[in-house]
Amino acid sequence: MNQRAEPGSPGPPRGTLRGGRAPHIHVLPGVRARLPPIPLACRGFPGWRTWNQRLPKGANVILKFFRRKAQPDVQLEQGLEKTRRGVFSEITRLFDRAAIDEALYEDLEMLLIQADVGWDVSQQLVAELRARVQRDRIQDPAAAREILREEMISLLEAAQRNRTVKILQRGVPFVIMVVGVNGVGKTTTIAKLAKYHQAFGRSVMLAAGDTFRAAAIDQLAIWGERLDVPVIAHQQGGDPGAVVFDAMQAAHARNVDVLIVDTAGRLHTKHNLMAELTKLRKIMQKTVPDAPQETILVIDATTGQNGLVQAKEFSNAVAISDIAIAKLDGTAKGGIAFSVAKELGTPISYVGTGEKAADLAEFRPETYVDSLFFGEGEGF
Ligand SMILES: Nc1nc2c(ncn2[C@@H]2O[C@H](COP(=O)(O)OP(=O)(O)OP(=O)(O)O)[C@@H](O)[C@H]2O)c(=O)[nH]1
Ligand SMILES: [Mg+2]
Repeated sequence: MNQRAEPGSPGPPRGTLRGGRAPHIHVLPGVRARLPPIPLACRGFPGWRTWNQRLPKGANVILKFFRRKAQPDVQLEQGLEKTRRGVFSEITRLFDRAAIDEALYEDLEMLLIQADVGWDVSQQLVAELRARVQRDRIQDPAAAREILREEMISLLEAAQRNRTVKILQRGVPFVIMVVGVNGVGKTTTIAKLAKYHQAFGRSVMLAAGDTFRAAAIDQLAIWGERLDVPVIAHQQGGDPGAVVFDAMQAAHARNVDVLIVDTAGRLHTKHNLMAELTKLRKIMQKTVPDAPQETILVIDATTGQNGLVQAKEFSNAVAISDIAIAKLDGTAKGGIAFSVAKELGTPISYVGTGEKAADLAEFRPETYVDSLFFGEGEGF
């Protein structure tokens, strides 16, 4: 066993797991809960309220309809800037018209497809909007825009309801297996997840289960050094099962709270890859019967609908519990979240908003949709 890095600090002693509560992970009772800090932006923008009050009377009415629902997430807003400034600002402007007409629906559908919402899901959203406008006899385009936002939120929430309950138990490593096609951002997402769990006071260990390329092992080792997290790795070409076995043993022996396992993402050996992932699960379960407690599929936002097709193949072969959408910052196609939610039905838990370990945002439907429509300081 070749350990690339030693732990910077010993994990918490058995039975005294520190840490808080990620929205989708339940910590067993008796564990001290620590909530993440509230971003500065949540504390309000008095200046913007004054600006709002100075607006002409009519504009104020529209702003009253179309305001933020959720607390802002500055990081997510920055990540979604390209999408917001592009297609979604056009969608917002689309509703700045005198009356709701057929052109509104047609243009909306086209813009949603441009944002990578996908053809089917765009049609569904427009059809739902049209039905509700008719049923509730809505005349005001601003009110219709509000309905669109509600429909978008509920589409995302439908997938969030498929979330399984995950328990972080004292003295038992919480194993996260990260899977996805090559190049989507798995290893970078692993580094982000390590930092995310560290912020909750949890001790983290990484396992270099992608033995296909030497560079993949080195990349994980570098992240381990940067984050002061031990990395369990073998030589290139070694058996990923042996790496995972060693990592499970080490995590248990050292009372590690969270073990994150990197995996290979080759598609040209698809059958073998899927068989390998199944084998890794079985090896994990020898030490922890319900491992991996979280299996995260990483999707590259920049590949759009192609990424979705690959993701479907993965989720047909492996039981995926969560989705992380990486590289949202590099694209104007933030609409991918809607087609992912609709087509896969798997809850989206994280979005990657950059290449640094801190560039990870938790996914919450309301916050996400608000970030598509409002930038920093807007929508209050
Ligand atoms: N802008 C941006 N780049 C990212 C993000 N996540 C990953 N990347 C970059 O995408 C490239 C691929 O990321 P990796 O983490 O190596 O992807 P991988 O899935 O592990 O790749 P393989 O190991 O080859 O299968 C790297 O250059 C990362 O820096 C993100 O959220 N935003
Ligand atoms: Mg990798």
